[in-house]
Amino acid sequence: MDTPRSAHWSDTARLVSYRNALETARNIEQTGCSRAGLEIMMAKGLPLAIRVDKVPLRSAILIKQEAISAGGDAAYSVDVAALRGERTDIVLLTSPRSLQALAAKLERQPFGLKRLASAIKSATEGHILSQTLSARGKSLPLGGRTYIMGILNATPDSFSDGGSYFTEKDAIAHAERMLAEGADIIDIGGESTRPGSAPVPAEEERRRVLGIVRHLIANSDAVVSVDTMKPEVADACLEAGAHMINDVSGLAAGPRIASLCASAKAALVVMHMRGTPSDMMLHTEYGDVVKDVIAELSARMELAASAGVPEGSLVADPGFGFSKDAAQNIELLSRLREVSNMGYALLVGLSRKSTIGRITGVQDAKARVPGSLAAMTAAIMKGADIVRVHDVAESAQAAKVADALRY
Ligand code: HH2
Repeated sequence: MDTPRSAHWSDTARLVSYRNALETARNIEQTGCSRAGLEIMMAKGLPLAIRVDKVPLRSAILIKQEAISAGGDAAYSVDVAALRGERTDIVLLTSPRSLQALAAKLERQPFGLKRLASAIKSATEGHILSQTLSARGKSLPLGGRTYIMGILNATPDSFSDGGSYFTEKDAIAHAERMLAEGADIIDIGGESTRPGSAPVPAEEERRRVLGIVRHLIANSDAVVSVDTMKPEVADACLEAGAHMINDVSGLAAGPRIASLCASAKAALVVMHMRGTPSDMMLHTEYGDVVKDVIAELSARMELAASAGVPEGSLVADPGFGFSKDAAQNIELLSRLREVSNMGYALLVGLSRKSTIGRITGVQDAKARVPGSLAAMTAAIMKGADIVRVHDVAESAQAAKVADALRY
């Protein structure tokens, strides 16, 4: 006969809130955390709060250390800092992705933390955002490795490769080369979004991309993504079987693209940008660029979710270079963990961008590969799940090394 395990403080671990700031704050207050501590915790915007009661002080201190090192934090009573009392309630703040890293760290520690790791796992199982990105029958498990999205610009004027793949034959050959080099996703765009670029009529954009979408759906296993802001183009490409729509306007024109993705069960990338590519660089006034981007992007993610796209099919992208100057892009990259802590699958596009040119002094965008790889590696270490790149072979190799270090 099984003997019941005697009660242990870690058995009280329970998920008290997910994406509910008020409920998180209420639980933090109940631990006896200071007002200043509460404000610091809430400002982190971590979506997941796990409460554990009556934790011995030495365990609580270790939990906080490990939580911070895994990209989260832990709130507890002010008495802990003064080493008063024997036990404290704690609220562990984390994100779905950081949770795995946190559990792995706790598992290696004494003072009941190993047992807490398994209690946290069972308390959160089935309650939090899917750890798999679903794109119309394609499943991309997250947290295991980084996915490479190869850029296919079927445009005459893209900033670094405009005109190179403008005929359908050249575009398809380039897509096949990128797949052979290790791309998981091909992102097909028929309209340049470089600063100041001219808009392309929907009919022309559709003509540029549709044949390529059809060819890749019929002849490859790739996840096929279409980089468009136009519902008409998204609609035609989804009809042709595209798995993902990459909307750099972040649903600026309303939820129509999200509804189309929801009906097709396709994934949707929601990117942060202010204004349009022609005027976005007039909108670079931020208070705290990272906080502002997260707040503005969250509102658009919620719009997508309310149009019916499940959270497990949503991808967030802070939009490097879009309505952000070089200093703001650098700040965003160095604090990318805060964006990944939103809890959505995270895509970043830094490849060959002007910020890399600004940092390195390299004018020729095609010569910015080493700088792009460094930026991409940093992004992976800070939580990126998908990287949008021009140079697939080089990026796939660098991503493998970063993955080996990250996981
Ligand atoms: N960057 C560009 C285009 N689309 N989509 C997402 N999600 N994230 C990005 O950072 C992003 C994007 C700009 O790069 P590129 O496609 O090379 O150039 P152009 O817009 O001139 O075609």
